Amino acid sequence: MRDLENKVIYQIYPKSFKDTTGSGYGDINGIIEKLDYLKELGVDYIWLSPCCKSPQHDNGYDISDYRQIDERFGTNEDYERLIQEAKKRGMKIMMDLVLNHTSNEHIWFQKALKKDEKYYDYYIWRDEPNELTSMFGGSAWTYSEEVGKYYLRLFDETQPDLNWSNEEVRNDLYDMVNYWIEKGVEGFRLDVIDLIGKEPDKLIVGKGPKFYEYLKELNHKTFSDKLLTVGECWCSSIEESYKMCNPDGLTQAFHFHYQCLAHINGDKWNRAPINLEALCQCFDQWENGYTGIEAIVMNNHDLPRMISVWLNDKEYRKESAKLLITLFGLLKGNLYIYQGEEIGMTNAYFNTIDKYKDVETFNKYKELVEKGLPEEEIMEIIQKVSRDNARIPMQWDDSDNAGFSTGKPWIDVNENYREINVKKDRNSSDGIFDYYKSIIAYRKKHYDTIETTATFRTDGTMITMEKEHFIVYANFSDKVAEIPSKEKVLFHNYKEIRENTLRPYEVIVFEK
Ligand code: TEU
Repeated sequence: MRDLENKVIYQIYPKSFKDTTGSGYGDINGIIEKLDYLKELGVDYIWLSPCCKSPQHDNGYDISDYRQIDERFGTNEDYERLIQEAKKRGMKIMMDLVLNHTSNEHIWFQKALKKDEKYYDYYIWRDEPNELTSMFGGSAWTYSEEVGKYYLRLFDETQPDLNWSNEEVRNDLYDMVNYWIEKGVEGFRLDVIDLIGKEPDKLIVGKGPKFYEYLKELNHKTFSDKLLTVGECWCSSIEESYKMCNPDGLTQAFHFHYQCLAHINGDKWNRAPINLEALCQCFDQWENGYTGIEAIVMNNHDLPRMISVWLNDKEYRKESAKLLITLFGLLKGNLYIYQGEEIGMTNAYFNTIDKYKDVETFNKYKELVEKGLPEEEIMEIIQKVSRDNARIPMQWDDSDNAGFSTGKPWIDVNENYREINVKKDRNSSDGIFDYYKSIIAYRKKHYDTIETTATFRTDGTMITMEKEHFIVYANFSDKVAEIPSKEKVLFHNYKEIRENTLRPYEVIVFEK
């Protein structure tokens, strides 16, 4: 499995990456157009959020045909061409597998609704709902008039959960995974994979008793330990990661402990300011305490932008983006980059609810309105947390719609696109893209220096990360701090260096 370490994986949200037809949706040909851009950055794997056929109630995480590319994004031939074109450039395609649930428009569910002998049991039915709640708010059970029972759906009501205890369900899913492996897919991101072993009657949802057994079977019948696989599991511990990530399971799993530091009592809608002490502890736990391959992630399509959550995305935007990639980019494991991060894209900052598109955001909005919170307060929360913050179109240039589309984008572009875009960043002498490139190049060349144990310290506003060969000073505040200086500077985010001084949001890496 070690040959699957020290990789750079770039996540694309296809709907918002690049539109070549004017439909307002990004498409696969748009991704092909940008492959050289990704190659230049130093990307090894391109993870695409789901592009299979879907009514898009949850932006493709509600799949109605696992073997068909959604026509909004192109055709199966386009997808295969993407695989080949990426391969030509030495990059691999990682597919997003949504195995926990399907869309209610999937033929299996349609047949289940007709009480088909075989397919009824592909889903989970009960006469009465229990207390289980949906991740998107409200009960996890929806009543079907047709069937006269409730079905389980841990997400939206259009996403019925599959019944993994049915062997036929599992085998159908494995066949589908093998179908894509045959087409040349070389990696998988497994959506909410820890939910497949659920036991709804016992109110067990995550990492249920059969989870590890199912994972092993999936591994043995499909990707084995040859392809790069990453499981999406919220807040998994180190022990759980070992259980999941091994030659019989996955290469690695997301854990999101860094992001969860911003949540109060595990509630993502209730935000805490950054606590560098806790961040250092978390770095230390994973960097020194986990011997598997950590998945290093700052951003994805479900999270507000880390630069906007923790740093200064206004006056010190460039410095902040570089600070984050210096710290996270010098950790061992595999580095995940989410589209737009490499040019310092920020939260969307939409201030009216009609601009948002995400089902989870709407549910929350409704809930807060019912609670009687003033509109202004509600919008403040939504602005900070909504998943749409990361889902707005990629900002390519300063032309209309940020060069994303010639039509009307499915979701508005960020107003700041004339300032923040790929073209401008790449034309400037202190661009974020180039900085990312140099961190990635360093990782690839000097991974031995990254693999050494690390010490993390903080005084409350600054973090120091020390490894055998280098030391990083990162200022998370707008206060000036004093630091010892050394001669050889590996990375820094200000134009010139000032001896013994760390300015606002400055980061500097000295060779020891
Ligand atoms: O997300 C799983 C998940 O539990 C959360 O990340 C979720 O997005 C939400 O923030 C909970 O508050 C995965 C996908 O990444 C997400 O986009 C899908 O909506 C979800 O599964 C369902 O497939």
